[in-house]
Amino acid sequence: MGISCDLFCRVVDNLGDAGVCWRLARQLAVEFGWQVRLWIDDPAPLAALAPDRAGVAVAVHRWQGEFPDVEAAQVVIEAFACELPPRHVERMAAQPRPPVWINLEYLSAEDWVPGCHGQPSPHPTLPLPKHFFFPGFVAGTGGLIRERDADFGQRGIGSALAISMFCYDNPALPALLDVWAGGGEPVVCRVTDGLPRKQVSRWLGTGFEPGETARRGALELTALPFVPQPDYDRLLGACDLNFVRGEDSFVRAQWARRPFVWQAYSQADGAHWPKIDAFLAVYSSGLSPGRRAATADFFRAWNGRGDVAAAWLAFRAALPDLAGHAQPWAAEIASHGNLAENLVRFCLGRL
Ligand code: TRH
Repeated sequence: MGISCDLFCRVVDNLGDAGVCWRLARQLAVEFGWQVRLWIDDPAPLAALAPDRAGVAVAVHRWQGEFPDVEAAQVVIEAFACELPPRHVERMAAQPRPPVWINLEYLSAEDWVPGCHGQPSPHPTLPLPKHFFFPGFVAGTGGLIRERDADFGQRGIGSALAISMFCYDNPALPALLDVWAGGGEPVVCRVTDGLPRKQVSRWLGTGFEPGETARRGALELTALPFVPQPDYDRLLGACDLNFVRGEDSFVRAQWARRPFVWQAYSQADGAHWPKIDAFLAVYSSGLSPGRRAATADFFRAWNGRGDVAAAWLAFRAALPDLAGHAQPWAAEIASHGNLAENLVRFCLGRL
């Protein structure tokens, strides 16, 4: 019997909570033989990301209302500080061998992360520490999720600049579409479902349903349906440039070894800006000063600080170098081990 593991996920908003938890649950089951129960309060995003879960030994349970009286697993993972049912925590503490309790944190490249990764936090009343487990890009963090069978496919055929677009509501998007439409280079943009598709529809001034294609000047736009995670991965591998957001798509774009632009999950107090700058610092340190500046300017403009249209020209010119950089960068982040294997090692050492 493999290690038993309860993974708790609350869907705060968007897709990333379910996306990250599903990838981790699946990898623990498939690659490490763990017996995983995924407790999720809203199964709708999971159904969209992973409609076909046949053959994967993860038991998905709806986590709503009174939590059932079940024996705690050997490893309990609380994703993104989602707060476990208090009665279950008491149960965990009362077991003859209390579980290893992990709080899986959000991804950040900030330099305080290695110092906090793996640290225990004592429970106020129970003898049961919770350990902070931080994903990350550098040594001393938990690494990034990457499955053995991850498949990013290959670049599609065609000479136009192939772009995938996945973003939040982004005030910079219309200006960028204007630049692409009015430029001399053919651009094919695959627009993901949800917020991106709706924004593009507003820019077009017409309906833009999944499967439809629209043309404006040099720009061809295709509205995609929402696709399962493995298909989204292959979309990233098929494009020359991927616009990604949040956490999971941001990581996948790096494994796809293609240039990308990241829109961070915006926080009211601007707390995402240190994250953007910290990421740019680690990611672009291997680039020439000119390419580094072009990348930073464009990322910052895409996140609301700067003029995206003005920043595009230098960023476009940097794309061949960024494509060359993608390979060594992926090798560098892989050198810290993947998150599931690091997590397994961490837990086995404490069981
Ligand atoms: O949806 P997100 O914005 O999720 C966010 C982030 O995780 C953020 O850090 C967190 O605070 C917030 O949620 C609550 O972006 P993310 O993380 O890229 O997750 C998107 C998921 O959706 C990812 O697993 C890829 C998947 N996806 C598909 O499977 N098919 C698709 O067609 C598309 C567009 C996405």
